Amino acid sequence: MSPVNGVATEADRRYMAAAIRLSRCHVGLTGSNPSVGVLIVAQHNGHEPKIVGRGVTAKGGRPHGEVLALQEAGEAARGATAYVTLEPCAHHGVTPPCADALVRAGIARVVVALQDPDMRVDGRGFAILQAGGVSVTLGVEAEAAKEPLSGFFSRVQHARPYVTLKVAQSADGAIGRAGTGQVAISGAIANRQTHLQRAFSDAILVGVGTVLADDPQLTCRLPGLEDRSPLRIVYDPLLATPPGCKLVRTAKQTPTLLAVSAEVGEAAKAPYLAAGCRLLDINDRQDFAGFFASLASLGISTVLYEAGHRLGQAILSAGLADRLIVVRSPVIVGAEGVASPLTNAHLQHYSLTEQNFFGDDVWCEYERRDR
Ligand code: AOF
Ligand code: ZN
Repeated sequence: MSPVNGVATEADRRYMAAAIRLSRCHVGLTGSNPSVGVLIVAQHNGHEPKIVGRGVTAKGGRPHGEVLALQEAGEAARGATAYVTLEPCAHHGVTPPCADALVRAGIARVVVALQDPDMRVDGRGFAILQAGGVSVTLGVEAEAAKEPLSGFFSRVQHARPYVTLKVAQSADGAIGRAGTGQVAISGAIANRQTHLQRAFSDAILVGVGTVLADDPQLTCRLPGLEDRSPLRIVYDPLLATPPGCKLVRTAKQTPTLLAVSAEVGEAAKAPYLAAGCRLLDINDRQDFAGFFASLASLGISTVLYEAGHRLGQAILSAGLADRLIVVRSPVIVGAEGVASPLTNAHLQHYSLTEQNFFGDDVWCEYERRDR
């Protein structure tokens, strides 16, 4: 069965681009579900086409985007075209199949960017649509649709989250100064951009070294987006996180997970559990791929790793960072600088995808080439 029948037009590409923009607004808020954008466009005898329904996967993952767009469209869905960033689902999960709902609503054509790799769907959504007489066009704006779905694809196809490693480094290659707490390296604009990245991630990860050096909060503190702080994860095999640090003290307000070696005793864990932290066992301290796999099995699709020196080197050397954000600042840290984990040797595996000038900082994004 070929799901592609009918040729995509320029208008198809524009509506799909709009559906992709819509999908972005819930990235990081839909749990283990992807954030899918849906537009329903009706064109009635010779009139200008009109958007009659809009939907994006709801916070928490349900209802799915199609259901919300169909709700808004009502009767206007009959004979209309639906633009969906991911193949409509075919399975009876928590909610009934969206492909059935589109057929029942009388949608005439469905334009899709990407096929859903979830084995319960994976072409079955197209089959339902076509059996119901709906014409399907696949692959429209497929490249652009990948970014907001990158976490979902990584978790479903590779059983691990899509990992972004972020590092802010001084002109002399430092990420901090030994023994002096937080050092301002990046400026205000880049810091706000980092908070925005936090808002779009399922989890923020740091090594325990960063907790000990900086006592960070790891929340999104952008006005209006404070409720988008994701899960905070500390990689802490020996459970060295101070019980009095900000992360532990605020664990009841912002979910906090400590990943600790399976050998750490129950008595040592008790105060953290009482403070509201969750704990995750690390079985092998050298097995970072296994660690990320266990995060994926918790439903975590995207991780923003705010890198320190040691864990950063390990994750980079294991090839586990899918994307890099490198903030290059003109600040000079000088003596006692802690070296960035990122070397030119690591950078060879990446291609520069974006470069922005934020105040005095240069914000660079890279993607791993062999992904
Ligand atoms: C859609 N539209 O908006 C989303 C879809 O657990 P359930 O029943 O919610 O199903 C989750 C699966 O549904 C998920 O793995 C993915 O394949 C698909 N997500 N599908 O038609 C949507 N979010
Ligand atoms: Zn669905």
